[in-house]
Amino acid sequence: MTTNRTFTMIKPDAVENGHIGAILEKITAAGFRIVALKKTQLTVRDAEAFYSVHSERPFFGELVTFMTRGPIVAAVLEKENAVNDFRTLIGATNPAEASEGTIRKLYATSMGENAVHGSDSDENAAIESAFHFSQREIF
Ligand code: 3AN
Repeated sequence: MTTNRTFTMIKPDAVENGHIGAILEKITAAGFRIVALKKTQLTVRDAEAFYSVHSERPFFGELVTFMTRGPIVAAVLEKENAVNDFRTLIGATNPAEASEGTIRKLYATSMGENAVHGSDSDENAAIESAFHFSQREIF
């Protein structure tokens, strides 16, 4: 089943701007089943660990500050071809380049504050889901 799952976060900007409901609606309307869901807030340590692959990038400090400044919504989603279909649904990292109708085109404000996260591989989907959810929280 792992290959049919992806992991997402609704980021602090989208939570602050009141878009949780609209984004979850887009996700379910696109055929994803929500198998785990929680509102939580990352600590600096959490964000540094979650984004450790970007630790050498110039925007790392900004990314950690942003991702810890307020609550997020974390979710595990299930659908055939979940990782790729979800990346299509959210659109390009830079909202200015995101296609019409994508979640980032609708709700993101900048490259850094881009409303949602989506796993980039099945392997990372499994790692990221386990980072946020225990087996008892996945249905
Ligand atoms: P994606 O989220 O589309 O997979 P990644 O994995 O390249 O994009 O980047 C992870 C996160 O780092 C992005 N969602 C964004 O918040 C932030 N980020 C990426 N590139 C930049 C950048 N040039 N400036 C500021 N933040 C960035």
